[in-house]
Amino acid sequence: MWIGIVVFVLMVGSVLFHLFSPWYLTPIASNWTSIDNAINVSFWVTGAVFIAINSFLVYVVIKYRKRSRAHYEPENAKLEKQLTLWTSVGIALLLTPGLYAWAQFVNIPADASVVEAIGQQWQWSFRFPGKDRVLGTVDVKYISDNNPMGVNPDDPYGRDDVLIEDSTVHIPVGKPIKLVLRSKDVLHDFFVPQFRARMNLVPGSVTYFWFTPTKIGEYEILCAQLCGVGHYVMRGTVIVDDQGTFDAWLNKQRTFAPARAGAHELVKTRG
Ligand SMILES: [Cu+2]
Repeated sequence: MWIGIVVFVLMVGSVLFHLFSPWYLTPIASNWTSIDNAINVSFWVTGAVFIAINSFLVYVVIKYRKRSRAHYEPENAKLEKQLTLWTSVGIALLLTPGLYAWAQFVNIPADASVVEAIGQQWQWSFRFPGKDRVLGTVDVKYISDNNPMGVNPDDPYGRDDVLIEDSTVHIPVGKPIKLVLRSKDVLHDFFVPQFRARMNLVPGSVTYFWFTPTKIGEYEILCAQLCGVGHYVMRGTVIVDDQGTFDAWLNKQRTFAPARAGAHELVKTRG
């Protein structure tokens, strides 16, 4: 008897905790409401199953609390059909919103502007493609003190790339952004909770995802992969600006070519 009551209290307590706890998704600041819908539908489906199974458990524990003899029933076609049907409905409900979100997620809008985020133990830096809207090629072999992002010095597309050697980046509001991700060392993950969408940075390959920031403001970038002892300090800031403020900020940043010229001067004065 008492164990039935304990299970009942745990069930009701869990549901109330979920409904009334202050810890829930931060207010969304991107286009990805379809991801929130998928999460909400998952909560409703798993919540309904959680209540149904625990209620059944409480019922059985209380009804058969007196010692009684179990009888053997190897087949019950009606029950199996019902279980198969309702399990299928549940799984279809869990999968459909996710597939809908995924179909949008893998299709980058044609007008998306490219921003690159580079991860390394334990900081972020960024690169914009400049006026030609194309990022210059990169290679690990070009990485040096004067060229920490490894931009190919012989690639004309890289000359006007805007380098942000800082963990704070600005982006314009209301425009789709294709965020290209690259890691210099180990697995990292670019995650801004308010944007919902996220992606791993995989050493040796280039990954990407897209989003449209919908609210002006300042958001924290977290690395969401345990990437070493300094993982917890691998944070950055993304500031979503109106177009004018963003353009003014971007124009003040240095491009790869002057950065290289600076490097040559350094060598010259030394020589
Ligand atoms: Cu990391």
